[in-house]
Amino acid sequence: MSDMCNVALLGQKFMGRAHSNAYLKAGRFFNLPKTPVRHTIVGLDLIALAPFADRWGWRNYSTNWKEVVKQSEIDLVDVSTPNCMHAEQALAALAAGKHVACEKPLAHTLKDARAMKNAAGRARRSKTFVWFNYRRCPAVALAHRLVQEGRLGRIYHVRAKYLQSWGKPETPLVWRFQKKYAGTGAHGDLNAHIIDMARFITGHEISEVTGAIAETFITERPLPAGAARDSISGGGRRKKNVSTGKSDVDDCVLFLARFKNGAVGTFEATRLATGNLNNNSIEINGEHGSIRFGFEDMNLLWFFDNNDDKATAGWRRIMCTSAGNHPYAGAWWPDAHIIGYEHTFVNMVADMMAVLAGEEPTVPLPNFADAYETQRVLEAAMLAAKHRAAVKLSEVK
Ligand code: SOE
Repeated sequence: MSDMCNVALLGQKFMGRAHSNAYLKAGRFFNLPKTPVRHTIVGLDLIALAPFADRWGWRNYSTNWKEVVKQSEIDLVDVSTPNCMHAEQALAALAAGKHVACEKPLAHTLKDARAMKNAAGRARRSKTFVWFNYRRCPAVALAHRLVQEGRLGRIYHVRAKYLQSWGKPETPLVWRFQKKYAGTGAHGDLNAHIIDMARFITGHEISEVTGAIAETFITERPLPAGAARDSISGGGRRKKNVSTGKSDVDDCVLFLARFKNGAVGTFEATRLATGNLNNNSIEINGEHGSIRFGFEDMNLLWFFDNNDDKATAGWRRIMCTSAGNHPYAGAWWPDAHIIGYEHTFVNMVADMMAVLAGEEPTVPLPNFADAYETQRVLEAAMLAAKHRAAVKLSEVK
């Protein structure tokens, strides 16, 4: 088995940068059993591609993804394009015998997600991965470990929210606001992350969405122009007399859920929570203890242990930077020399390389089958909102 992994990355925008950085840095910080090679970057913006390749150290660049995913030298195809492209590109890569790492949500429709899951199941020699990067915050990985060790006991409540505020009326109509490209709005973008985190940390599957609200507050948005297209929010402010287009995805989705073990949960995603920039947080309450995590303080895990002496019991503020004690911490800096967003992607590349070399990842990696379960919950919530009714997961195949 070669100790190199030639990567073709499809996508040159926000995630293209996050993933390029991760492939660049993983081998600098981790002792990898396989080295990712930045072989080819693929994007549509030819003018920007050459400087992008140069900046991030990609050996080749191309605008033709169909040709690149078939190249014999490529081992891993990384799909970091808008949601509507995931299925076609991932299916082509699997058909060409490649491993595939796909951005979240798995696809823009349940039907496409199912096709991806089935194709991955048939492609026995290919590994699949989905970039649910928040699993790889050391604090989230530690929460997962504490639950597995039984430190929380029986899980009663999950309280998860992902609040952003960039979806204001003046924010241009980038692809994330259009159903044909994104599938859903805040729901697939943000609820996907917290559903994955809840499933990952608790180890329990959701069995029913008991009720949901999906709301679109802003239905017309200015059309993006020029360089504004490059940032997630389309940059810029609303100018006078600009043309507008229809925003047809949810700005927020809230739902209530039951888990198979009997636990109950609340989930909330929005792009209109003024003052909340990237507030991705989760609290889980169990019989013996609770955990609390908020991404804006991502190095911290809060833990309440019911077994503590009553006189001194309280929420412990755990700085998850202790090498040998906290997941991933040994690869980074001395205690409390904290890490950030990009490190979650670097940690993920290290785990993907471990799996491709036949080793265990630090904590489980989601594959297409796993991400399909998250996609089913997303679908159930949208159905519950549409029909104003409870939806059992067994009805969503
Ligand atoms: C934009 O809402 C976004 O970049 C998401 O697409 C990411 O998945 C999330 O991690 C941060 O916010």
